[in-house]
Amino acid sequence: MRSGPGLAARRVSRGLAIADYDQDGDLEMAVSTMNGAPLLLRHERKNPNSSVLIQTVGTRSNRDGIGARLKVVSGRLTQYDDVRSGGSYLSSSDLRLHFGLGGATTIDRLELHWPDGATETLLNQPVNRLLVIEEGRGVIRAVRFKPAPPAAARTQRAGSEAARSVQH
Ligand SMILES: [Ca+2]
Repeated sequence: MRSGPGLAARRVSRGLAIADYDQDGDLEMAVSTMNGAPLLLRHERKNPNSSVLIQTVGTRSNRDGIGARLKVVSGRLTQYDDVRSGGSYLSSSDLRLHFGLGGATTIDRLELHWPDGATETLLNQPVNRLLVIEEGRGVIRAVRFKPAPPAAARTQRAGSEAARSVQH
């Protein structure tokens, strides 16, 4: 793994938020800097592995599904995560959950344990998509990830400072 100049520069930072802001299947980091512009750290190289983003929409539970526990089974890989808000100092990461899936071409089993106690199980779900799941209705929207932009278009600016890159 190699990191770009965004991780090499010395600066005093406080808040960190993580999200797939360009919805291409990999995660970016936004960092607030003391007395400076925020930084956006993003991948320059497209990760060839599969992944999924899951957005929960509560109906009986709270609207964002905060507190829901998800279990994602793909082949021999089983992962868990919880929908949560907050995180770093004065920061909140994306409420959508990101799961890396390696070379998987499908999610065999997806279990949602909603805060109100209900459990839903979804089988054979697609990868490389944002799946919006509403409590009691299953997947209400599936959006394929965007392809990685051409290299020339990858330089972004966050505030007045150039975005930094992270390469894996
Ligand atoms: Ca991304």
